[in-house]
Amino acid sequence: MKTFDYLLDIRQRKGAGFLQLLDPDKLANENTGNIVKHAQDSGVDAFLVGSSLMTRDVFEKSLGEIKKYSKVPVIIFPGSLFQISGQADAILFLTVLASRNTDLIVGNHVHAAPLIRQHNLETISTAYLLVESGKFTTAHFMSDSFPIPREKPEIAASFAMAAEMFGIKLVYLEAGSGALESVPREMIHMVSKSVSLPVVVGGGIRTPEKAHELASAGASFIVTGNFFEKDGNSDKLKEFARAVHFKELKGVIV
Ligand code: 1GP
Repeated sequence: MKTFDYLLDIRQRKGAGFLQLLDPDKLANENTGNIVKHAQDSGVDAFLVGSSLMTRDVFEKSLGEIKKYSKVPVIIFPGSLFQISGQADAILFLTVLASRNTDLIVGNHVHAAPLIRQHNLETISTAYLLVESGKFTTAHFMSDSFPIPREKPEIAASFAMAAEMFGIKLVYLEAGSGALESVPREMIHMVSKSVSLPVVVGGGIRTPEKAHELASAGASFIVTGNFFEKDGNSDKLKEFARAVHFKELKGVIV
């Protein structure tokens, strides 16, 4: 089964999917196996692997470790052209639609395309939209975007509609890693009502209640990163997964 079809199936069966972002720049190889095994046993549906800024040359090695232990799809969430590898199951082929840097809209993609084809890597075309989140994150800085104002869901919805008209497969609403505030529920609601594309939401999601609220508002996939990089928090993975998989909640109050 293609990774994209797997994701659609998860959404269909569970209400929404739970994706964990693993940043190779922050992973220590000796812990990777345990992190991956614990996450998938706790209900993580797939891993996203990538970093807005890599400061160490560890992408291939780290991806290899993740892949070695993972039974669920490993999807590259590339922060740059240096994050392409044939070891993954798929890659989010990201266009930063609201960027001021044309290379990030379509430019780098021209360099990436032949390499991706050579690796026979599944591409999931994704409109990546940065949303204002109370602080200027690395993702905002590196993507050269004006973030979409929080109180303007119609702007996000219009971008999503344009993405759908271009034939893009996913919309990713990004508050940025470590965001003070996650993407507003009203924005998720409007975007998910405006297009039939699955909507991925990430950045600043630190409680199962928030994850549940955003999934119920229309997010098809919830992404967490930062929170689970902190010691002790991985005990909460199960709770997050249960909160995101709202179709499976029978009589459980979150
Ligand atoms: C992925 O940027 C997010 O979209 C991850 O954000 O690290 O804040 O969970 P956090």
